[in-house]
Amino acid sequence: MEEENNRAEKQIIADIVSGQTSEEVIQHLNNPVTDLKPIVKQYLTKVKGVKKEGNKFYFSDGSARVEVRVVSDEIIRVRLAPHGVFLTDFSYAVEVVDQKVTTFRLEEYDDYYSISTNTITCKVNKEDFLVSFIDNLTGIVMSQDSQPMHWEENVEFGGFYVFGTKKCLPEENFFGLGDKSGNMNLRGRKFQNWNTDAYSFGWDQDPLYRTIPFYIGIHQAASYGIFFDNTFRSYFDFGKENHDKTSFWADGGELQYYYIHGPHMMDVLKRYQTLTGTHQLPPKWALGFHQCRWSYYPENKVREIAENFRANQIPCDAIYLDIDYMDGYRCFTWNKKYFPDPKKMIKDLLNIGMKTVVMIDPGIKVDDNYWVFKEGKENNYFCRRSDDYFMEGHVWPGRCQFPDFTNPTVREWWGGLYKELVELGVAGVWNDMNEPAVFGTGTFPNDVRHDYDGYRGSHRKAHNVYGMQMVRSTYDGLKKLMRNKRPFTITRAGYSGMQRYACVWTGDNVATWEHLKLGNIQCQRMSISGVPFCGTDIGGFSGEPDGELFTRWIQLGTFSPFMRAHSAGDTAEREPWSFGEPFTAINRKFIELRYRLMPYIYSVFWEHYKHGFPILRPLAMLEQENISNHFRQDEFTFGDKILVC
Ligand code: NBV
Repeated sequence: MEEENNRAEKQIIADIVSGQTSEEVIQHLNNPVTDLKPIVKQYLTKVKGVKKEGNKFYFSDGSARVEVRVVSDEIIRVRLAPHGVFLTDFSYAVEVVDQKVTTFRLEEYDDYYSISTNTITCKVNKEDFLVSFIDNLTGIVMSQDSQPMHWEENVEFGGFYVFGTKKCLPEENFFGLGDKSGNMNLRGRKFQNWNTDAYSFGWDQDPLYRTIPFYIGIHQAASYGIFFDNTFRSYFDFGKENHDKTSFWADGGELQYYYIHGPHMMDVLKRYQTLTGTHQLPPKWALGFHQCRWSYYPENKVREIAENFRANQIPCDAIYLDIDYMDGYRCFTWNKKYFPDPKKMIKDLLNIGMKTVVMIDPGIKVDDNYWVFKEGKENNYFCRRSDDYFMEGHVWPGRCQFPDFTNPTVREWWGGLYKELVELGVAGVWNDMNEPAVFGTGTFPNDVRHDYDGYRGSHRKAHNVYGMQMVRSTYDGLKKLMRNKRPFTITRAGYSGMQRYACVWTGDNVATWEHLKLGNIQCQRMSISGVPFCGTDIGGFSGEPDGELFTRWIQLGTFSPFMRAHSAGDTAEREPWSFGEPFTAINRKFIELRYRLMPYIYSVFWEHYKHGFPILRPLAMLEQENISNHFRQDEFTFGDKILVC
């Protein structure tokens, strides 16, 4: 027995050395040694053979298999099947994997195999299965395994924890990952992806609302990207636990990643967008100034705000209705006391140039007299737990059930529910709370089942795509209902590829100078992570800005792709004129500047849509060869012609 205990202890210590997270280690050390399940990480061993099938190459070490797929001249995908059988090839992020390839070939050398395109070479070492990617032109090894791909069986849920570990070079810096707070350069930090309602989030708080498992690495003045397309809870470590290793891993799914070549950061991003898509051209009004609050009601208040914009001669294109326009927070209904005639109100607002955008949440009140609930119940559209109970949780309306947006039939149904809102003249829809957020527990339990477009999965697999699939159904529904008009949608949660369906705001920020700084970095980071149409709650959602902070935020917002002022309900009035002079005049001047720039902004957006250029460009992206730029984050360009400091 004692000998066994010693063995168990040795095993843990070995795993600590091989990069296990400190929390896991503490958890195991706190358990009596006899309770320990052996933690066995398995690594690929020697390459025993290779097989070619079209643009796919299969390498095997006897039991595990690795697929290397030539996607384009500059993109190669790698997948690992620990027991030799690959999972079904399905992705919510990437609709079409294969692109145009000029030519590629497989060669065998004494120590390695190489698969090369005109631009890059992927080497697979025979002896240790290490994979590396090389720039054909310069010979620079852009990315290189530090350990062979590895995995650990997940005894509780089945499948595997999957791990990829690359070398982190001394001079290497990292960017991307989408919705992260804190400094833009990711070097020396560790992150987690699990979509989270992060009210009043702070500097360096992680995880936040969205998952974008894509980063850009840069060294020797050349960039490459890694897109780890895995929807489970995932992790990235950029030289934190081990200064010479960059690792990414997930609690399930497949170790599947795309190596995306540069050599310029802009090339990497544009190629990432060829995989995950760009943002459609929004309606022009969506690029104007928007006014929001939780919530403007009743109708008279909404009209008063809209009219005040005109009286103050401050341009504004849209006004938002937050949850209080609904009847008891039931989605797709109206509170008739506050809004007796929404059609007339929306029309009158339109007559003075104001579009109406409304909020829709995923939680549907359990109420047999409520048509949306009844339809969802009768058709079996709501999510269920492992033992077939409905997934129920409290959100704004009280006890709720939640549509399974990973089911195409449910998405189709949900999209159609917007019919009445569209007929009333609503111009845009704002999907909130779609992490999904649930009071008390935070989100759904892991055992909730999802259709996952026919490929089935628990919430462990579907959590990070739930919000994206919700806004996808909103976008597709609006597109059909609005016929020739471009839909305007905004989402809080999302996964890589969400940009095909919606724009985003950074969530519940705070009215502080630190948040103004943070918001600037967040929008730049979203922009270089493939989500170009992004903005912050101008003024800060919670807390009270003073006139100067609010005005500075309007000024930053003028150069944010999405420009919307928003605030929580318990704050003082927060319109561009609320702080008196000189602030009103400065706010007006900057909002006017936004409109003067409209043709330029619209063109910049078109370039994004057509070619995948980001709208905000950090200095690191503009002059990547200047290393000091890798640490600058206050300045950026808005399109390619305006430098904002
Ligand atoms: O619907 C109310 C708010 C909304 O105003 C905000 O923008 C969202 O991020 N919503 C969150 C729910 C309540 C947050 C405390």
